Amino acid sequence: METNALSIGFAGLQLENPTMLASGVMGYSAESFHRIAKSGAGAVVTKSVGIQPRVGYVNPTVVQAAAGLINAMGLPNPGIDVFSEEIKFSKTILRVPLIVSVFGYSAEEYATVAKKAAEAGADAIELNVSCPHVKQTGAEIGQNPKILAEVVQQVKASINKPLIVKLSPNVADITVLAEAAVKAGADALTAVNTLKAIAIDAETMLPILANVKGGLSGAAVKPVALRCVYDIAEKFEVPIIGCGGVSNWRDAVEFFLAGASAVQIGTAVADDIEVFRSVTKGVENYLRKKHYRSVKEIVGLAHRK
Ligand code: RRO
Repeated sequence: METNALSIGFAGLQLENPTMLASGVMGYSAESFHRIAKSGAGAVVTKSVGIQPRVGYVNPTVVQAAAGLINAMGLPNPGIDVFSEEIKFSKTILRVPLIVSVFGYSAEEYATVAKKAAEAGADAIELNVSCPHVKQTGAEIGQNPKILAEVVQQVKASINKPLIVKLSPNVADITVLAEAAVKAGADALTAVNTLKAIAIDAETMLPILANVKGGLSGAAVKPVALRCVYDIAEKFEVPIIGCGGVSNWRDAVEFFLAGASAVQIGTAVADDIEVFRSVTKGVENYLRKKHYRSVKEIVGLAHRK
């Protein structure tokens, strides 16, 4: 087998292996991105950053579910001006692509933050249009194809870096939003952000999270995320990054077969920071056993049925 069986290039990005740190995990520091890269991640996605600093919601912000976590952090972030310094420093120590996740309350705000992140050295921008807490016209930006297209267009016009759009699973037909993003200029799509959820305490008889509702991640969401990737791959040629419940090589392989070119890992990092290495090793063994020379060869193979 070639030594580069795991390397993959898409949307102007070149990864040594098809695993990435998902946005929202390990915060904002260059040291933590470096630690993740040392654990074998092929790329790192930052927590979402906006134009102004935000403290986020009060605790409790995370609650354990049967097979995952429900969070409502509320976009805590230092703001792009402070974070730009961290991006610059990260670029001096990080040897894998740094993808900066960006959010905003308007297309202009998204474009401003994305431009600053790109100028600071981000290798790509991931647009978080699917955060359950950023609302326009009463819904997430990523639930309205017209607003989504506007945001993607403005950001695309303001940067010269690959543009990834992270989609919400909280929609009736994700391919409608995927189409809007691709037509507006997205170079790749991440599928998906967290599933809207709630946890209620039988003793206090009240919702547990301070924000009442949050987003479910982890093993519980994997079948939904896989279906989203499958649906998008069925209709469009765009590169897809699978996200939702990956914790071992078999999960990752399932996402490749559904049509993803890479996977993001988030919730599983909390249990085992070395998860990137074990997933990569397992995928490599799988490819060898099945006589494939590269991950690229198995992307989308489940669509033969
Ligand atoms: O910060 C959050 O509460 C949060 C964000 Br920005 C997001 O995109 N997804 C999520 O589950 N939580």
